[in-house]
Amino acid sequence: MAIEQTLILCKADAVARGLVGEILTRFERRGYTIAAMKLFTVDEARAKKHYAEHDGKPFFPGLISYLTSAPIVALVVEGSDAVEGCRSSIGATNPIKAAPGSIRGDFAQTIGRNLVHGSDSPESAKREIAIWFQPNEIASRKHDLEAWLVST
Ligand code: IDP
Ligand code: MG
Repeated sequence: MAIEQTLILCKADAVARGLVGEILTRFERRGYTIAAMKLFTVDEARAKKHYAEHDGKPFFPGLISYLTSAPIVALVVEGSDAVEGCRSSIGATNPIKAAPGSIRGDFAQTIGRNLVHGSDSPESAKREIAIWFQPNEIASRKHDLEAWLVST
């Protein structure tokens, strides 16, 4: 068991549709904690930095427009193996393939409007968290979580 931090974005459609509370609830009910949270109007430079790995792909321009089209909410979510756990709560990239019960499986229809971002590895999480938050904006509860979570 490792306590990890992961970067979650409630993307423009999630905020516009009033689903931020619902999405946060999914993570909170699973026992993850919120270590940082901020509402952003995203500029193109930050969006491109965040999605740098997709630069050059056919969907990249549309993806950048999507992220910059309306306010988003960025979060640092913390917990045991939080990177993989949050990805499973989010569901598959294409909502058609996302299991019912996952965020995308319950609330999204298309890959171009799939509501949420979650880091895909601890290394990505570290890189992405630094794009959205200063270290002093993150309130880690690692020690409380370690005491509370029992691994087997
Ligand atoms: P992920 O969000 O599940 O990690 P990635 O493959 O990293 O998925 O893609 C990043 C984001 O780019 C997706 O969440 C989605 O918004 C968008 N995206 C990925 N593939 C496509 C596509 O084929 N068409 C339109 N948008 C796409
Ligand atoms: Mg990804």
